[in-house]
Amino acid sequence: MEVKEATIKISGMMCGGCEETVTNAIKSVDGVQDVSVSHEAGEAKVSYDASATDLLFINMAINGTHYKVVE
Ligand SMILES: [Cu+2]
Repeated sequence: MEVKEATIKISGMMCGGCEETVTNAIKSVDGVQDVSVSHEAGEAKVSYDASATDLLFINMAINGTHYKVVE
């Protein structure tokens, strides 16, 4: 296991409900260890096992919601 941390900027979140949607989307990715989403900061802090997943998959899961990763 190779745990990495990333902060991902996300546009469009307005409230706690948005945070929950994004949190659930990120948690659905295999290999994600921990997630903390803030709509005020407009970002997600994610810990993930880099031997099991990749940021690309996490970004894809976020982009599958109404909210979008800011590149
Ligand atoms: Cu909301």
